[in-house]
Amino acid sequence: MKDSSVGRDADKVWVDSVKLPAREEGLVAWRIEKFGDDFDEIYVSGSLADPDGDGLVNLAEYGFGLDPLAISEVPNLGISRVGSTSDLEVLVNGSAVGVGFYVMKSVDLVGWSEVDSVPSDGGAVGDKMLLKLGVLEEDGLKGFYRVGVRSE
Ligand SMILES: [Ca+2]
Ligand SMILES: [Ca+2]
Repeated sequence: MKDSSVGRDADKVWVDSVKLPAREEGLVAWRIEKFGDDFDEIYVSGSLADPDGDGLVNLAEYGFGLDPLAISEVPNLGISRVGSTSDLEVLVNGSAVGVGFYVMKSVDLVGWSEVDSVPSDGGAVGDKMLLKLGVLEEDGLKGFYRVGVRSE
């Protein structure tokens, strides 16, 4: 763009709003890596799609560091107790960005409700990270737990 600060005989070319290709990060980079040309096909690579039919939607595959195009096992939950706090432990994709993990509890496997949890890094395990989710339960930890992934 040209503005009036430049005299008539001193024409110059001004370039602004140069758009450089963005370096894709996080979930988008993962989609490109895993799905190639289908990275933007919502029914294949979308967060709620499950193209391998293993019951884990792509967002969960990403968060837990699984293969979205091959049957994956639901990650196991471990548990460790420290005083009145219990840590639920699960292996996750330590380089996942833009996702958060949450804890749901049920006493009858029918009704589930989210319980407060405090995440902490339990260190690297192979190419994954051990995520600890501290849960404080007044009435003991009796019940069923599951860990979910959501975008943040
Ligand atoms: Ca899946
Ligand atoms: Ca899978």
